[in-house]
Amino acid sequence: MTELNSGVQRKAEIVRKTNETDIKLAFAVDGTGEVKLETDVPFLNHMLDLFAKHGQFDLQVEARGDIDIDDHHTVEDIGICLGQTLREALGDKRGIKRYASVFVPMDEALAQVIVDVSNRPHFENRAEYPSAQVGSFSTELVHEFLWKLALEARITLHVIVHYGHNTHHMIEAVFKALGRAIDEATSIDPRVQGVPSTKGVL
Ligand SMILES: [Mn+2]
Repeated sequence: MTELNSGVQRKAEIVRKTNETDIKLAFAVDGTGEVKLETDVPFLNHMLDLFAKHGQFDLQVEARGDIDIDDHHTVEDIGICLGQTLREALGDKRGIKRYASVFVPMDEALAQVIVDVSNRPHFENRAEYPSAQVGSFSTELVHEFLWKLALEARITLHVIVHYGHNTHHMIEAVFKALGRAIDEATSIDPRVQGVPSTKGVL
């Protein structure tokens, strides 16, 4: 049985300060969608809110960054911190489902996110956004965020935006699907004995 995780909330915190950013982030896999998001990048706050609400995670982020240059370092470093806390929160990954594939529509847009909590960092991105900007946010930063999340969480992450017209909707669908996919892949399956790998370790 999965005695290890029963009743124990899987969560982690990080404080990370560099010359470019100053980030405090707390992440609970076993949450209820409670968020407190204070970053200098409003569009990212909006996306992290969707991610946490639809993944039923608790997420607190306080981030200051060199947005006088641009949003790049702040977005990238929040991805790094989220990835590191996800990895730490999952511990030895005993009893998890490991895989998930989730489609989420947002009006006319359809996104699919496929996750393997594999300890093998890999990111595939099949997404072409019609607009280079959503408000003041550069849509190329979605790739930066997701890639650093996958790298630091050591997960295999495939993101496909099948179609869409409105870039805001397309990115929203990605972050909702990301939340639901990580929620499902990290959920405890009572049939899973130990670590779900023929190697015996993840
Ligand atoms: Mn919106």
